[in-house]
Amino acid sequence: MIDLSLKKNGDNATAAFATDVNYGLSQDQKSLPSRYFYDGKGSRLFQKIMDLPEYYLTRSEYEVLTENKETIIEEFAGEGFFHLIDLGAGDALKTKILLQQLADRHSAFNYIPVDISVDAMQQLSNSLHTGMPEISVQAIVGEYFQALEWLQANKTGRKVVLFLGSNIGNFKADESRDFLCSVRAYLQPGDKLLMGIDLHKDPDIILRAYDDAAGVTAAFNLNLLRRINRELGGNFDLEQFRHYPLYNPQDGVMRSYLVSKKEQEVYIRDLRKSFHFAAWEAIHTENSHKYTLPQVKELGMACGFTLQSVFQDNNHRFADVLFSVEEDDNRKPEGISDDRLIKD
Ligand code: AVI
Repeated sequence: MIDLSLKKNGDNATAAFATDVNYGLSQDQKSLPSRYFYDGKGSRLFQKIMDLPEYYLTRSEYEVLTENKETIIEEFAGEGFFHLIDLGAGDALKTKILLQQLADRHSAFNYIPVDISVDAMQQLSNSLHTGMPEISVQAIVGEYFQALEWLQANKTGRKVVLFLGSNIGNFKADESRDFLCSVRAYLQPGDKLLMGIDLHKDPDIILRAYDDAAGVTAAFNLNLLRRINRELGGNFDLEQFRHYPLYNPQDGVMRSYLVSKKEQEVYIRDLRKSFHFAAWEAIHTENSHKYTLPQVKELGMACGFTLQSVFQDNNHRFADVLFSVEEDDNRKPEGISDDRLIKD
């Protein structure tokens, strides 16, 4: 396992967290980055979310991959050796459908799962070692851009990148384009990207997925404040904040907030600073973008990808789109400089 994360140097990770919290809570419209959801407890809560009856995303994508695994593999595996890079792999529950299919057809590949959670990568390496010993696995712990930079320097040969689970939806609009263009800059003609996206649908279905009856998503959102208390010495009273999700069907963005139930001061020891909350003031904590297929095609094209295939579940809730890099597309996408991968 390769550990690129700052975790090895816990002080740096905490300092970055402190800087981001200070910045976000000092704005007129307060916000906190959603990537900080995933501490140990947050990752466990997200696992629970994926099992919720209301959270259709995981089940729908599972269906897409199960129903189309033969075609998907035919379209990306080819004949020769390739690297299968799984960005944000987590427990790889869905990827395992494809891994099993690849193993059954004796494809020559190695599997490179990438995730920010060292625990997740350890567990995944162990479970694959036991359950699918024929697959060669090299897990990477780190953020997406760090991993892309490392892969750029260390892995040559044909590549298939997986970015499943609608993880693209958690970027801001300009960040998702930057991210896709960075992935494209790393790829060569013949390489592929399989990306999971959540589609526009009945707004009530979407809203319920982020406001489940059991309150797991609320706990997941509130856990961000618990993390600030634990890691930065904050004194947030979790009882005095509530989870508030709001879906905008025009821009297709599900936004999550934490709303202060009363006027209050919160002190964060490591920042030596108090933050004032007016009654009903909100902290924006997450965006989950939903897409139309033309939007996704355009997003890919803006970075020099060609849309090769679209796979959907029977209810058309979720899609996995396969992008390819074509021969005459071997050019640097507009707006991406040579040092783009290094900056982030
Ligand atoms: C990880 N990501 C795709 C999830 C989503 O649907 O945006 C995170 C999540 N947030 C609340 N529920 C799930």
